[in-house]
Amino acid sequence: MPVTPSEKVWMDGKLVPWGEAKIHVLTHSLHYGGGVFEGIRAYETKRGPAIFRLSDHIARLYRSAKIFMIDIPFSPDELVDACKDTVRASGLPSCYVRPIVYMGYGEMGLNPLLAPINVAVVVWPWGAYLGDEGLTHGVRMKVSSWRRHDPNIIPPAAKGTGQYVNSQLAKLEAIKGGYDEAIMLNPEGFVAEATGENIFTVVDGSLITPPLSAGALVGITRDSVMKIASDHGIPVRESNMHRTDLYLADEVFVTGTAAEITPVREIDDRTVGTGQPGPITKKIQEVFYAIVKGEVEKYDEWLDYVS
Ligand code: PPE
Repeated sequence: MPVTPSEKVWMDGKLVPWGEAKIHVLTHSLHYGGGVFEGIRAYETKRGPAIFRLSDHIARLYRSAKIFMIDIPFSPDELVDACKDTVRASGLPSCYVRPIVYMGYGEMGLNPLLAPINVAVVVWPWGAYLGDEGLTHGVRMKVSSWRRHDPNIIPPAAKGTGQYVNSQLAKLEAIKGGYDEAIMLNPEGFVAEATGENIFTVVDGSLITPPLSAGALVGITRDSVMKIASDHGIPVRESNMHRTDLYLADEVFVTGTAAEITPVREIDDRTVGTGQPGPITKKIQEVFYAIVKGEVEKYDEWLDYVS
């Protein structure tokens, strides 16, 4: 998806013009993939842009950093403010927000402890991740021949930059095969997640999602959906699933900051349910979009208004 520049990028404590947010080719993370990041959305509300679950995202960034022993040279509150400042400076009513902590320029060789740690926050407008059509009518997915990495190879508990090469291999295979997105199984053969989304099924009126131990990222949209479902009397449980559980589910959808709540209409060329977004998927979408727009008071604590 082509990037639309915004006004300013927050780099190591300062807002700099978009075009000046440049780094050296010998940036350590570019070569070795060390670094952690977040994906957050700011939504348009009546009270101006509001960032969805900002402090939860920043907390996850610090947990990811802990796993890789990256000492972030700013406090969580400073990064919360950095995100708000960058969104405010953009003047955009809604946008995607990408904080990234990376190893910078000045050291080469694998020892990450020697490299300087840099932090940036970039915002830009980002529409429907899997397409407007996908958001409304559902996407077509394929179980990938690429497995999600084992937790003792690359920890799925962290949102590390380099681990997305695994997702990219799966995405390539899916796109080249004519599908919208890939589903990844873990080394044991259970469903883990999609390349950049968590996955849910609906069976007999209950929501089911793979446990984190299956190799799913601790998704903030996943958590939001689980809370929304419980609050609306929809039973939710975590359970390991085989790919056939996906084929036979009444409804399937994927969740993520970028993908939001995207229905799945086909998996491995089998129609899911009726082939149309089902009633529970639609209900969750409806409540989710009302919440992010600031229309549901009960969930107002999930919104961080930038002004
Ligand atoms: N699993 C993976 C592997 C993942 O990357 C994401 C987010 C999720 C699940 C959902 O997590 P959450 O956003 O907290 O609900 N993927 C981000 C990356 C998108 C990109 O292509 O870049 C995102 O949605 O922002």
